[in-house]
Amino acid sequence: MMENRKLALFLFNFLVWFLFSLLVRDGVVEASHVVYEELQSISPSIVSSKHRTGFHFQPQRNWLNDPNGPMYYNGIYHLFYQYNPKGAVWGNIVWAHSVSTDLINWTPLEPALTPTKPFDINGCWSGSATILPGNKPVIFYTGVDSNNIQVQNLAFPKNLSDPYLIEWIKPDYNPVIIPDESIEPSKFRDPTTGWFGHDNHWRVIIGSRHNHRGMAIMYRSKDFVHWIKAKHPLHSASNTGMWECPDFYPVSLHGNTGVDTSQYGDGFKHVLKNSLDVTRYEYYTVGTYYREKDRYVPDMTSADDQSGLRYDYGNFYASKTFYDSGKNRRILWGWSNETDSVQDDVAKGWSGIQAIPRALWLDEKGQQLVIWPVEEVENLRGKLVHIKNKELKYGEMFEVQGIMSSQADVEVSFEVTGLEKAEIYDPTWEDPQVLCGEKGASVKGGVGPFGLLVMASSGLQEQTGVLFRVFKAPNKDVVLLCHDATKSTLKGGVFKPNFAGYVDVDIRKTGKLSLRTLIDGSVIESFGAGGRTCITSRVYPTLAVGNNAHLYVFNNGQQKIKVSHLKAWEMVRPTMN
Ligand code: DQQ
Repeated sequence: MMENRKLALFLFNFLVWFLFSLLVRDGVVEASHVVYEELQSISPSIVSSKHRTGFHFQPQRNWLNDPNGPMYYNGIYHLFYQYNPKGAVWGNIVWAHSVSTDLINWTPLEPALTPTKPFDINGCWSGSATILPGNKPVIFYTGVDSNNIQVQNLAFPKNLSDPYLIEWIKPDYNPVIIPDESIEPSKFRDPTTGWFGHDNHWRVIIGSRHNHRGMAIMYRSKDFVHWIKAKHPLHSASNTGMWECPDFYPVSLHGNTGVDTSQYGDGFKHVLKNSLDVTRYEYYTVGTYYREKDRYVPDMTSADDQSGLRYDYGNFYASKTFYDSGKNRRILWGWSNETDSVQDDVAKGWSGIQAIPRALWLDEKGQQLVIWPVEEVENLRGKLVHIKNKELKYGEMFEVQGIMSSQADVEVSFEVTGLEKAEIYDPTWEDPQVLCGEKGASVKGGVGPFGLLVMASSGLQEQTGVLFRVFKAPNKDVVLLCHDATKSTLKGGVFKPNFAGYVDVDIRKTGKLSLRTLIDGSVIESFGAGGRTCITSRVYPTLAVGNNAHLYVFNNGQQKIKVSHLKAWEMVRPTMN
């Protein structure tokens, strides 16, 4: 009887899979609000472990998107996130909730916010946490109300003496902010953490757009409950479309310690980040916040459009930072979406992960951020392979053996033995991603491509290249870091973008390039030059899975490369929800 039921369920799932087998993602990292009504409530009978991650944040099953309201409160890290409790596609959105003492081992709790009131009945969307005076946390989130209008609501812990803050109360006086007539009701969401101003007023910004101009609308409040819209947005930019999940915070001019969101003064700059719904990538600027005027002005070196700086040049979206007062650092969480097909997700029974939490700070030139996995990740390092002083001539490669490289942390230091052979940089290659598309791992070069081939099958039919390439421009050298996913899987219907970013390093002076790559089931996260350029990719190999995944170091450039050091650790699995 039981077997028959299982068979029926299997056939039903297969039918769903088949019916939707034509719905392949459309060539970009998919928008979060694509609605697959029919699939929203199909809870998986089996959760496939094939491409699941071992040490990344994932719930047991179903859909996950944006990280919400991350905070450190009384010794506990909280992570809330957009979650569909009923299926593996976006829909039925609640705030799921997990807690941790080390950002690595996570315990799931009951969802903190679910759509129950007229002011959020159509969804509890993204938002942030703020810790108010008296050590009282509050959540500020977007509710989609009974008229499908995006409004802003507050929620408070029911019992402050509960160390996990399991239950949250949504006061009946919500919503506390509604869109006025100048704001499009469906373009008004994702309030930031509040900061406290010189005039004893709290401020938050909310993402929006007016025609094609993206903007961060500002509100002020004395008590965090009654809010008044400021006369002008904190910042806006033409032709950038809807700004989702804005984030605004100070960074120290010196050193890598983080500061509270309300800090202000000579020793700080500010960062404004927006997730652009149009491109599905996010961009940040470094600039000055004039608090008397409530204006933010990006520095000349920081473009505030699609040509701007990115935390991550890959699959990383809807991110949010928080100040970790336990270790005085600012931590970044970001969502990495699947790039297999919707029917794959339904069949897998899950979709979406959070990238490894990363600490961030301003680099010494003050023009960009440096981003690095939190130190706690290193506690998961198990078996180690250490390779020293290996030369790689044109076309040579070697395998890193002895660990399961499908779940690994790899650190490499490459010595570039000369730049004479570097290819000439063509100024039309403004977009590194286009360049990486043209010049992937197998396209021979002068200085590079060299780097890693990860999640590779033994015959190299499947492989993802993580590579550097150095070019000569009139007065500088240009360093490219690239993820070449074109050969990442033999499976059809998978979106396999090449992702890339330029790396701001003085290669002529140092002669060295460092790379750290975290590999985990279906995610590859790379940090070039100590975290100056980061790239996240999702890959779905069919052969290079588990113990059958191989790791190689290669050089396809004419210039000889030396691997001064390579350390690769197999990673231990933490407790994950
Ligand atoms: N996801 C949320 C929105 C946000 C978008 C809905 C970004 O609040 O704008 O799930 O991915």
